[in-house]
Amino acid sequence: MQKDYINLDLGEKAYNGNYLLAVFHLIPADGMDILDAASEVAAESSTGSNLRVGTATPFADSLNALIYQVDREKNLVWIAYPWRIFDRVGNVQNILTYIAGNIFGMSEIKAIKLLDVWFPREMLDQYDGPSYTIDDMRKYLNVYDRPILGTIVKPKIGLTPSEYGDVCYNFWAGGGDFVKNDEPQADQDFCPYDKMVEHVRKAMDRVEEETGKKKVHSFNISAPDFDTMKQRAELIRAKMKPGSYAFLIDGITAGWMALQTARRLYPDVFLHFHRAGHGAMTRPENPIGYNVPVLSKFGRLVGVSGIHTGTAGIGKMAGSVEEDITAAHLILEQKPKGHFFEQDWGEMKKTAPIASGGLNPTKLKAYGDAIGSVDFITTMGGGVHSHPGGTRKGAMALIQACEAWIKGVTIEEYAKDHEELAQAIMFYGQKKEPDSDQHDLT
Ligand code: CAP
Ligand code: MG
Repeated sequence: MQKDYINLDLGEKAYNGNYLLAVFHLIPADGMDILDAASEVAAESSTGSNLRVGTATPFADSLNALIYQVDREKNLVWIAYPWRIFDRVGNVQNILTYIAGNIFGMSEIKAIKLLDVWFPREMLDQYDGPSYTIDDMRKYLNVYDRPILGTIVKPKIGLTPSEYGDVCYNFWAGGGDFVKNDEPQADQDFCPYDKMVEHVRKAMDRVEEETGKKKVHSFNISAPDFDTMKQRAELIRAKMKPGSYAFLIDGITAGWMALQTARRLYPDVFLHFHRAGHGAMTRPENPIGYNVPVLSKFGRLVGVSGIHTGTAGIGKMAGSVEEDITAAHLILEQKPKGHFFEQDWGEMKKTAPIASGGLNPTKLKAYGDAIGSVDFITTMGGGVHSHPGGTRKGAMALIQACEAWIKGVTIEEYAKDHEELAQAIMFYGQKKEPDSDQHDLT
């Protein structure tokens, strides 16, 4: 047992502003005591290794992470990390390398999951936090008191630039606010990046001309290297109007450095964190990793404007209803009610939840009621482009479902004089599995 990493008398000093606090669910390897295994985790995730080294100094020892609380019943361990050990230029990647790094591979543990983190106000000042928020997007769109209604262009990949632009036009013409690239959209030969951007701009100009309503498109700027990411961002800035575009980054596969680079280079742009790949860490049944609230909190610390937080069991993706709802509150509110920790975000701006994945217009109310807020973006791909009347009517059905929700009317009632919504209720009410013949590729 590495006793230098245990201080069960730390008590309230854990909140003295010097420590990032973390709580883990931890199951020790067979035959090990939880405190013993946890002390190995605290060592490995701060100053130590598996053996006490002769090179240690009193100052280095003062930077040890400290286990300050254990709940043997629930297999929970609380660890205080002196935040001086972190890179002092507001580097989230560095924090995660400590507290979500080697420890996932340690043989002393059978299960370890980071369930919550707490950032002292003194530490928050070092991190960017959001700059351009959903409030700025609302102002640009002139959309208030309801969610921002979006779609993902589908098929996920494979459209030509003009076909891509047509899908954008039809969704926006149907009343939708926001269109995003899907997470794998990049610079494919059949849809060259610059041409895709041009067709988005053409579609946007056309629909704004016709409707007088502003629209937003979220472009995936994830790339093989930072220079290419910046080239894509600069191309978009050259071709699109300020406020009419967001930058989407596949934050798990492109990484925290990509997110922080984009946040620091482009504080005037909505930064959209798509989290493809997060399931390997966050799924509730995964014994090793971190959960959706933790991922979402680090998204806010980095300063993303919006992050996908799941659909609270209403959409197609697996996940914990409670975690998805908690995550939405933790990133929207300044002093969200207690998760494991009572996080006070101080002046740090909010990050918007993005609800996406298997949603369709008939599911909007259920999600909104689940988080008890209208302050989110929703993107519905399959659930709009599969509407029997096509994309435009799918968008109209989504707008109508939102109108019904905000008016406090059931969609069934509202559908009596809104045909597109009636069609959606009929169609999505019956849809359980994708039609097998749709996938008959022979
Ligand atoms: C949704 C989506 C998003 C998921 C990601 C998809 O499409 O485009 O990537 O929302 O999941 O590819 O599944 P559909 P999450 O609307 O057609 O499902 O938001 O949970 O990270
Ligand atoms: Mg997608």
